[in-house]
Amino acid sequence: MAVNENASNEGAGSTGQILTFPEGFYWGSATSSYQIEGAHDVDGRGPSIWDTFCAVPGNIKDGSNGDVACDHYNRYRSDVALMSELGFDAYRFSIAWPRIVPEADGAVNTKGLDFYDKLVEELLGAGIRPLPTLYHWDLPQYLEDANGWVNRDTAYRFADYAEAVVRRLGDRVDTYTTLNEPFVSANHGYVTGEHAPGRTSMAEGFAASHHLLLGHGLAAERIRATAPSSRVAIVINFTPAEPATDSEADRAETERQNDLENRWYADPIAGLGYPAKTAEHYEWDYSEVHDGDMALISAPIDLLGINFYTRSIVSADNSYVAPPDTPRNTMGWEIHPPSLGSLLRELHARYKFRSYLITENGCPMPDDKRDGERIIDDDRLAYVRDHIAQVHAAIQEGVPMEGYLVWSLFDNFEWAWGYGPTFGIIEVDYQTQERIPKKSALWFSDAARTNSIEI
Ligand code: IFM
Repeated sequence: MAVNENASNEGAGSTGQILTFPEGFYWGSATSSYQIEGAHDVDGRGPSIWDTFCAVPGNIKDGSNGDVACDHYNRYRSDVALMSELGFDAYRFSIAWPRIVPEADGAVNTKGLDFYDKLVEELLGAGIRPLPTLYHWDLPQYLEDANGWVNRDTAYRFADYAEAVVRRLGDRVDTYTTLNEPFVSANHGYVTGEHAPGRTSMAEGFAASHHLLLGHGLAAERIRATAPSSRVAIVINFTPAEPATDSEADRAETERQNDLENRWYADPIAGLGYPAKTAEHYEWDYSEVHDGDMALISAPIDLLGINFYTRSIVSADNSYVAPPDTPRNTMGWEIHPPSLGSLLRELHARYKFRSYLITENGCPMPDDKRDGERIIDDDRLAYVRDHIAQVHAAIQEGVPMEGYLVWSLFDNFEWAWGYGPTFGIIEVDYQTQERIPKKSALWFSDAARTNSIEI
């Protein structure tokens, strides 16, 4: 389907003002392996915790899994061609650990590496910057059988796997991201059980959180040693919490939530250690932290990747979640762009990292309006535009933002929600695997080409 149509902003409520971004600012999209690749049992891929989790009735809302997903494993060439046609500068994807080290013996599977090598070559050939993430939640099942991220040894296995990837891809990749959203890995995977491996223990959550960060530190060391000219990043999700009222109880709970969700990973990376008051509140005794760990974890990163979707409003008794008339996406998350602007300013004031990149931002919307075949998603367009405007404002105030990646390139497998929520700027017909850019993709394409947006 043609991608060179006019993608006016009008239906999304525009003022006509143009915001131009600094030269070198880049635009692109993000995905992850289990959510789009499919090909779950080919070329030697071993099972991951998500294969196991999806097989348990009740874990995934629509009973689906990532066996086929967007079949990107077989369609990566045409997918890259589509990104190129849309004028995108960068593509963030993740590498499936169970393709690279499929079995407990640790042997590296060349065919797994071949796939990502070909993907990187295809991207470079199209002038698109490859931005791989080494861990976006698909832990090999054999490691979960050995106690997953609760086991310190998993961090060392992660570093070995990272080194195998970097040996093959080398400095063709300018930035390697170690982990995606360690908070979600530890919290949803080990505390609430909403995600694989589906465990429900606060103590295991704390152990997992530390071993994830240790894995980051160990992998960062190997990346630097193996591809010295590549940069190292970590991607953290931030959901800024605000108190529902000014009461002491609400403010205390809000602080705890900000510590657990927003500072638990960024503080140690920046050398500030774990948030002590909150660790004490939950009676975490730091027993997993060995001598030297915090120094490894806080070795300077080159870039902080920021995933932002929404804010949260917190009350001590959990009675208040946001004004009832607030705009929300189809997963119920409040839409509140100013929170991104304040987050960016606060992060830079607190941490002073070298550079920042929006590694995910986007929303699932009803997608129920069409013009011919094309989804007219003015609501998604407005969400993306209004958040990008916040990035622009932060740059004006001195925050070194280097780019913006929309989540997601495609509609895809949204974890425990299955295929219900549609985050894509490109629709995927799962029967035919046809890709149809939504109106928001055409608008985003204009933004990428002109390095500017009309608000
Ligand atoms: O789909 C996820 C992604 O895998 C990680 N960040 C949030 C997205 C939307 O929930």
